[in-house]
Amino acid sequence: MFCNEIRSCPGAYHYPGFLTPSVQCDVSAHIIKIIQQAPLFVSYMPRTGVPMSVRMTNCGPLGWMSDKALGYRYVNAHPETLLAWPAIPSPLLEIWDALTQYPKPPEACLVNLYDLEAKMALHQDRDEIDLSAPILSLSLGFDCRFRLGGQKRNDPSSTFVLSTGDALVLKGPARRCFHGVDRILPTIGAALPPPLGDLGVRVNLTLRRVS
Ligand code: MD3
Ligand code: FE
Repeated sequence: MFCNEIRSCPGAYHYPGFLTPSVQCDVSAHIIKIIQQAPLFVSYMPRTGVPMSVRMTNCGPLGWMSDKALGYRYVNAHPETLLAWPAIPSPLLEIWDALTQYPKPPEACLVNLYDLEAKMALHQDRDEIDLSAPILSLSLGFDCRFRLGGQKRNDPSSTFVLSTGDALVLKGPARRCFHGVDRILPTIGAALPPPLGDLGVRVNLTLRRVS
């Protein structure tokens, strides 16, 4: 299967179109159900309370969130419904096994939903205890211009497009690379079947080990 290792970030592997259209359709149907059980919510920057432009929810034993008072963290329940997060759907667990070959299942799957104006500033992911486990990211819907740098904020970075069905695996040193979403690129034509496709959004799923 076709895969690019990203130059600026050794250990980062991009698999364009890894998810076939029928798998994308199946995963999208699961995401719709997850959003029904665990509604999209907004996270806020620690201390400043500035809202993030991405709407999010989670599935799995743990979910990521952030608010002004307590900052970035993993929690075992939805911040508004206070219910446990839905389970990670089995197709996602199978994709995790196939692409990471990691001996333990993911504990958290963050669902990020980007409308056309949403972006994510350059940052590092450091809220997990186990920084040796891989991260798996899956993209659905609209394309985005994704930025991947090195382990220091000012290291050179490069951008590439993440499209519907793409997988990105971050292993070893790549786990600590700076990354962000510069902008959403509205794709001509329906990138996904309805109902997710109708939303006119990009959806990113990030599967991780936390503890
Ligand atoms: C590279 N999400 O939730 S996923 C995040 O598209 C996040 O929603 C982005 O960054 C999104 O924290 C990017 C791809 C990704 C995830 C984690 C990484 C790339 C990464 C960790 C290290 C290096
Ligand atoms: Fe991140």
